[in-house]
Amino acid sequence: MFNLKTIELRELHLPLREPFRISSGVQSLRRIFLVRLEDGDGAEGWGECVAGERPNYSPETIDTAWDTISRWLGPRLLGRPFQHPQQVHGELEQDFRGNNMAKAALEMACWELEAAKRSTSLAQLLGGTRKRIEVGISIGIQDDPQTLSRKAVQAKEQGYRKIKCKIEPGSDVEFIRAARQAVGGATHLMADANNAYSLDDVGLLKRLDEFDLLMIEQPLAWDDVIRHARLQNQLKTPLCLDESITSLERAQDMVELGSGRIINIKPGRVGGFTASKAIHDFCLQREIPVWCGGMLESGIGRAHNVALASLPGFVLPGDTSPSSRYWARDIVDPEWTMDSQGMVEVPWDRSGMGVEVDLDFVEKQTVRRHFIQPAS
Ligand code: OSB
Ligand code: MG
Repeated sequence: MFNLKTIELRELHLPLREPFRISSGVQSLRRIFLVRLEDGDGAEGWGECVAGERPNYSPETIDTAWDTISRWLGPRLLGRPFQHPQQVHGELEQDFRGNNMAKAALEMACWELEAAKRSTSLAQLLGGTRKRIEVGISIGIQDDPQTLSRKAVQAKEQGYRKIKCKIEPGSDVEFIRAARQAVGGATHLMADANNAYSLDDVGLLKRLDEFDLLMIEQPLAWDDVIRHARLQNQLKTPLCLDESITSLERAQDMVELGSGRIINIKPGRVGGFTASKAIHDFCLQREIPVWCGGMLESGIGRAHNVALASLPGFVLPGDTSPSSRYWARDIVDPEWTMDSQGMVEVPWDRSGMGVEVDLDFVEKQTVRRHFIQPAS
């Protein structure tokens, strides 16, 4: 039960340890967008908006989300009583189209706040069942197949349970061939194209069948389900949808049409935890494997992803790498670590998201800050 009194928005900058390249662009600095909620009882909840700097993954950007939250979504939540964070998604959806990442940042912070108020963990409040989760790595597009192979082997040696390689036309078949040869047949290997192909490329994509990939993620357009179904019909390798699954309804469409056999759930993309849980529950019932994707989050967004990935249907390793994969220094204490078996511990018995925010470091990196309060 909570009643929000203040919403604080912050943008801070964190340099990535290495540039991350996907088919639609490269990124070296992450503009991190944090949300901090405070309710009437003085309790606090943290969230992270995963929108990127440019609209190359989804139509949202960090700047559209900042404006949407400040102008519309924040004021809508302030000063009204909520019995449970489950009620927030419906409230944000009312006569309000899209902007899922903006909605998710607030909604997930409400879950974190509620968990903290109940002195329970976010994982337990969400219905998690696992105290450790399996972790995969997402490797950006590399200059040549040898470099990719080297990175894939390194990841395998670090213990990662799944190795995902970004691909694009010109950096696909030979790159994946090299990675497969380097890691051997027993390693979970997959490719993510971030919409870089069309149905004209069926022949090329069929050549990937030879490498026994766990899945190919989102080869076609970001909002497509029809063409992915046509493609899946011609491929042996399972397709996994990422960008296209923006709601429970799109997940149902995927299953009904046969557009893919696996779903990457990113809570930011679908509007938060309530929608993520609905997709998870549907997939569990339909025996569709799901896994938790990543958006180069700081330790706060990572905490939310780790909690979500503790739910029973998350049967495949997530893109929930430890802090040191991304940052020289993360903004949480303790930082996220992975053991040599590729497992990350879920903070099961700690209150809320289970990590403390390093406020001094956050303050040092902050470039803008804004408070939203109820109109008096
Ligand atoms: O498609 O999964 C993606 C990062 C930014 C935008 C899109 C994607 C990604 C990743 C990163 O793959 C995964 C991670 O956070 O480790
Ligand atoms: Mg993806």
